Amino acid sequence: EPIVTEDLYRMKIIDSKTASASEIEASLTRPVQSTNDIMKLVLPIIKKVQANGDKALLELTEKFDGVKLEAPVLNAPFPEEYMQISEDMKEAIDISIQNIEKFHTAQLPQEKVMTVETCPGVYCSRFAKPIENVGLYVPGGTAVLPSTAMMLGVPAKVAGCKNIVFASPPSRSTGRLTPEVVYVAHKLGVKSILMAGGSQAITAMAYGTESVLKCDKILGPGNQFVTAAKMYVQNDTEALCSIDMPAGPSEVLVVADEEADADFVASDLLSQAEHGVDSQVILIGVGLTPKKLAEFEEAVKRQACVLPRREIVHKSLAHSYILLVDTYEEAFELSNKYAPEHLILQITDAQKYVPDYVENAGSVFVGALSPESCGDYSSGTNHTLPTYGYARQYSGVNTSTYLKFITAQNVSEEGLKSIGKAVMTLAAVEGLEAHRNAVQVRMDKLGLL
Ligand code: HSO
Ligand code: ZN
Repeated sequence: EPIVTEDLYRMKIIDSKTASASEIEASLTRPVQSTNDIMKLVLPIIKKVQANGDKALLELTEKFDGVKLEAPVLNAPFPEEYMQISEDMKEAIDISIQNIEKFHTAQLPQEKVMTVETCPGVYCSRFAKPIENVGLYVPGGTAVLPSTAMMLGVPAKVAGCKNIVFASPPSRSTGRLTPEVVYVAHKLGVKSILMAGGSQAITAMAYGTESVLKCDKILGPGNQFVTAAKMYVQNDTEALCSIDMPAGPSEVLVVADEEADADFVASDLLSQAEHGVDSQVILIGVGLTPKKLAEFEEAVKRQACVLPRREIVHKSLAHSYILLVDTYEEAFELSNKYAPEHLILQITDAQKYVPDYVENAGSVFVGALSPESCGDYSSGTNHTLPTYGYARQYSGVNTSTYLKFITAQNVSEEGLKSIGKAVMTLAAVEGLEAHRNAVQVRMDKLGLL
């Protein structure tokens, strides 16, 4: 039964010609995410899992997910009955994994060791090694997300991580993991799946428990509890654990001009809006006639009112904006300022603007036929992307997210001749005599001084 009332799926319109700078600024400002209050709720859970390990996990999964488990971890090989899915679903997962794997394999370092002779006889090199143990969080909640299992798991496998651990809460209704997630785990050679969610899952992977492997890095999206726990463990030297990036609600910015297909534009806005009530959706219209603007609005309404998740859509559209500008330059200026997780370009000759006009964005969808959905699932790019404006300084998850780069140097006699004096001079001004001496003794023995 479609719900249609006048203003239900209306986005606020800001015309850059008449709006004040602060109004424009406000339309591009995200709601503040404060982690302080959440942290108060999360801290006791972290302490509990640290103190009681598996026992705490079982209790918390019963409390929060309503599932009473025998053991918190499912180890490979995973039982067939845990991954019963249709042939169509297998095919969809297989083709997606294949594309994600292709794109992320191409991101591996070109050469095993990169070496530069910085000056005669001084050889500096760099090589990559995988992070050994990684914990990948696959959220449960209002949608099951096997795609996230692929997006996190494939690059980990490509990078060569030795132990890949998944964590995902069991479904309240079946008491089991999402079978698609287990199938992805099976395909990627994942060793074990922690059947828990929230901050308890993050804690278990950060510190380890009797049955959960302690992980060196934890990745994956999640709600505010998950995010708060990730922030906590990355700051705790006892955990010695890093995370992928800070996370906020998912968002999209679509740039569309008079040529854009209103149905396409609306479908992209709505596929973001349906993620959650706090999703951010922005449309920048370039040189639109009033008739075209009305077409966009009409298409949003028409498509929104029949969506199964229209309640969520309605709430997220309520804090979403349409910004009207005259030129493509203005559109990109605003977009770069906002730094969207997803940037969709439904404009004439869209490819012409990529990469030169794009300064800040997680991932770009170029042209009318490239919906965000393709990148969310199957094209090959990663969908774990920086939100909340962090696209200014963070990249989305990629192959090097699972690598660390080690540098090396090999200095020859000729090399010492090249830089020995500089090193000694700098060591002297820093008052570090032992440093200076480390070069001095060598040069003395070689008769170079
Ligand atoms: N758009 C989401 C990813 C996703 N979409 C998963 C569907 N499933 C954040 O980039
Ligand atoms: Zn999505």
